[in-house]
Amino acid sequence: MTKKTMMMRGGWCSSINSHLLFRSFPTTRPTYSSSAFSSSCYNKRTNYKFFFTAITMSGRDNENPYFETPRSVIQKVLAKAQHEGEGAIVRRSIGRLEIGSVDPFLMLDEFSVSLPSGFPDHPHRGFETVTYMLEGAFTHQDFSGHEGTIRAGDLQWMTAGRGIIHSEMPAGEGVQKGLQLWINLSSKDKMIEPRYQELKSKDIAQAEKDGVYVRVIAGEAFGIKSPVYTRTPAMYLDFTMKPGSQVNQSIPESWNAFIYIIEGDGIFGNPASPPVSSHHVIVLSSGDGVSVWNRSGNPLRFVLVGGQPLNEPVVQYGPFVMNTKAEIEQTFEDYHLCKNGFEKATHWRSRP
Ligand code: FJE
Ligand code: FE
Repeated sequence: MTKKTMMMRGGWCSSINSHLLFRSFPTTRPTYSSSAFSSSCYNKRTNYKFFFTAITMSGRDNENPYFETPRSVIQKVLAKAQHEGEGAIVRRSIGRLEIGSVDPFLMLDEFSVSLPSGFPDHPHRGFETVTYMLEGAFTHQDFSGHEGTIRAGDLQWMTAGRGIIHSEMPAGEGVQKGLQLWINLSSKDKMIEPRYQELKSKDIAQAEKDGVYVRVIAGEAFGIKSPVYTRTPAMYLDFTMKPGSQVNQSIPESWNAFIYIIEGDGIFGNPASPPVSSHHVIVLSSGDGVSVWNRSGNPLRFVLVGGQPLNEPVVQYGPFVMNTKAEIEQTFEDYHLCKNGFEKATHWRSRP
């Protein structure tokens, strides 16, 4: 199956940068530890007072009293605006050339789109797309008749599995903004039936403590849990911090994690590090949690995303993400011949 025959099914791939179309990612990322105390096996809740007294007494500076192995920044990159879809502008953070994927995360785009631009009919297979609206609204329609509009604060968690074809377009006049995260599925889940989990803004778990407001899109924070089922174990937290506030968020030790700053300036990981501003992505080292300080005079809003690495080979061709080149070739055939999950594509077009 050639690229030319694929394009006959639709125009989605004509606008994608060709260097991003087909690539394999390394199966593992190097892991880093920021702590000199990683050999400690104290229970951090019951023993950290003692732990810290010991450090202070030995003359060591107390860098972070909240975690045994605090995560620090290993990479910081500005997500510059680029063209995607049909006339749409996105700031790609995860998935851009300097970073690549952060297993199990393939891509994070902050999109800012107004009609007639958008993401018209295109397919997905082998991963999940998580769309979280920041401002305005987006309408989606898929080839099995599932459709709706998500508005500021709403969430659509779409498990594409074996195949979805859909359109995602601005729902109103003006600029519509949001985040779209792509989470890889493990080899055993790539061909599952598609599934949607949709939450209205008011149904997203939220909590506030000491000037820090959190919306729990996936996982748990401040003792509050999201109802979303994450097939690839993951957390996704939307924090807004008042000036002068601080937060300490635990993250499972073996997970990869990153932060994307939506608004304001924050200090991440090491309290002595310089502030990082909006539209930057920060990849975190390994560790049991991260601390963040807002020492600016304005609110700081960022998302913290973490997940259990799959440690599997990744072969991506645009919106198809599989484990081998042979599976990608099979996917082209299934898509082109409308089979193995793409049956409903035979006569489907989204309505204008
Ligand atoms: C896609 C190009 C695309 N980021 N953010 C190629 F634009 C897309 C695509 C999106 C997308 C959609 C929304 Cl609503 C938000 C996005 C890329 O649809 F899937 C491929 N393959
Ligand atoms: Fe899509």
